[in-house]
Amino acid sequence: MSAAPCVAQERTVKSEKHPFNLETVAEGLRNPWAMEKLLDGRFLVTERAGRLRVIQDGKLQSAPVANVPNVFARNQGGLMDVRLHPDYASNGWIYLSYSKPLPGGALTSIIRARLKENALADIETIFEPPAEEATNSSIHFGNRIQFDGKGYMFFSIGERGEMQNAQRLENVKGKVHRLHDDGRVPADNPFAKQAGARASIWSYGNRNVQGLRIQPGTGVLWATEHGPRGGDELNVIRRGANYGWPVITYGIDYGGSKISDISAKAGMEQPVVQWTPSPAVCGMDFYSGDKFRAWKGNLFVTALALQKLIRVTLSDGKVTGQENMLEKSGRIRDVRCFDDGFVYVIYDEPGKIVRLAPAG
Ligand SMILES: [Ca+2]
Repeated sequence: MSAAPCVAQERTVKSEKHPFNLETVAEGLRNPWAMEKLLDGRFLVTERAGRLRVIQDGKLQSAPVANVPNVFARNQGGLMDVRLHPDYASNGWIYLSYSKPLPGGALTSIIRARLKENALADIETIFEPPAEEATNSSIHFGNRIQFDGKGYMFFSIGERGEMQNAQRLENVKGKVHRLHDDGRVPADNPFAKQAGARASIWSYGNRNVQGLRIQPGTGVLWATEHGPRGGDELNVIRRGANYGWPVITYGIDYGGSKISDISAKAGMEQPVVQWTPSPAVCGMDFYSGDKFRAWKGNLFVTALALQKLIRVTLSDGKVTGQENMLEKSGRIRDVRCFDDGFVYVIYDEPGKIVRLAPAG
């Protein structure tokens, strides 16, 4: 087995800082949602309908990984993120998030497991959603998982289409959460000692966070938040902070009606940047590789509806520039910058993975 995937070169693309080749890593996927790179060069890819697929030697393996939990595969629900534990090399833990079917509908759940042969083994529940909070809504599940390398795991849950959930601390919806990597609630979480509040909450007022990453070098947690019609947001997520949804927003309802008269309020965080019209921002990742020197420290943000990859330049926590890349190329679900220095882009449907490789 070779470590490098076989890739087919599609075309060369010009961009502001680097020309790059667009190389196909895998095709024939159905609604791929997230991917990870294993130490031996294989890739794991989640498909929303509930399949975990393996790409080996440049080929998408036909048999999905066995023992993946049943998922609520409706509309936006299903199998979502896949993340390796920061100490994966020694402990083998792979984390998966999914819409867990429950008597009242579904809600976002997280497990971890080890990959043995082509099956999940040693499965442990890391976040069990409160069953009474399950809903039949098929939208706004979130989700993204991010480790901080200090033993903690952050993850997001969307407000499930009921916007007022985001302001209420007695439910897990419309929030960013923090747990120990084994699922225990840290005693120093901001609302851990508040009666009636869900102890896992780290921040609230978050509509539907589908991108969540720690910035290399600063340790700061950033999030992309899928807005209504207008008002997609990039936020810096701080302990215990309220991100405003739906009390403040730069967007309006999909039907055109007003959600709020105000876009700012004391005690509520402002986004670092807001996008109107909504690109429908989804996954994001920071670039810290060596293949594209001028992109170092940049943030890549994906867009579903407006079909593009946004390269964001940052300085001191502020956005100093944006470049639209791969415009009109398809709905982009996620982006990953792995240690090999390539930029991997996941297209929703037709589902495929391409990577940006240096050209010239
Ligand atoms: Ca907000």
